[in-house]
Amino acid sequence: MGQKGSKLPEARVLLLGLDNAGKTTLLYKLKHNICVKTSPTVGFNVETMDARKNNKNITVTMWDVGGQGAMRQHWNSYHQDTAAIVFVVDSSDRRRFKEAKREIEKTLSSDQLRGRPLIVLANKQDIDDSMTASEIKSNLTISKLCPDRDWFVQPCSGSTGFGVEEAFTRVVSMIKPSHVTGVKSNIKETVKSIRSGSRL
Ligand SMILES: Nc1nc2c(ncn2[C@@H]2O[C@H](COP(=O)(O)OP(=O)(O)OP(=O)(O)O)[C@@H](O)[C@H]2O)c(=O)[nH]1
Ligand SMILES: [Mg+2]
Repeated sequence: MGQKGSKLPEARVLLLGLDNAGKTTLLYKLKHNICVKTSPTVGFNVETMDARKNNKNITVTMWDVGGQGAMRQHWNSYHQDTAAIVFVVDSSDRRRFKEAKREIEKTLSSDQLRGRPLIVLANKQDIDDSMTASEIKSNLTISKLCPDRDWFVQPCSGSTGFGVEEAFTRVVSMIKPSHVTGVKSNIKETVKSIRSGSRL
């Protein structure tokens, strides 16, 4: 669990994805190992997690931003100081896959996210006939999408917990030490600056 007022170095992780992809479900499965009943996120949720990186304790701050159409225009307000991008895909929703791919492409074009690793979570693997992680990898043409950054596609299910811890371990391992900030930021201050930048 994150420590209140902790002075640990911090890595910010941005959790993005279309509405209904399962971001909030995954966040609380990871944080409390519970299945919360969610409603579409308006704005964001933020949670901190403790982790070990290079034999040091760090705080990982996870920003889960709403994925509905109206929310997406604000995603770029959250890019600053991000150490890793986690993009959640609903693997059971083949119909909206192209839309998800377009949003990934748009996100990766941000200057503020240059060189940041991309971890795609192929969520909802518990649903029959979901796209597999390798199907998603190949449909995204991910090595073409990510010529200058590390990437990984992790199968998971926010409902059952399958792959969720592995996803977190992978994210922490892929963060570059140079993107871990010296001291944990003040979440209230960060929210204020995001709000002033995007008029949320
Ligand atoms: N079967 C299944 N359902 C899931 C899984 N993860 C999430 N869901 C369901 O998908 C729906 C949307 O989940 P959310 O976590 O609210 O999705 P979100 O990405 O946060 O959506 P926005 O906040 O609108 O961007 C909910 O009904 C969840 O219970 C999963 O792994 N498997
Ligand atoms: Mg949500």
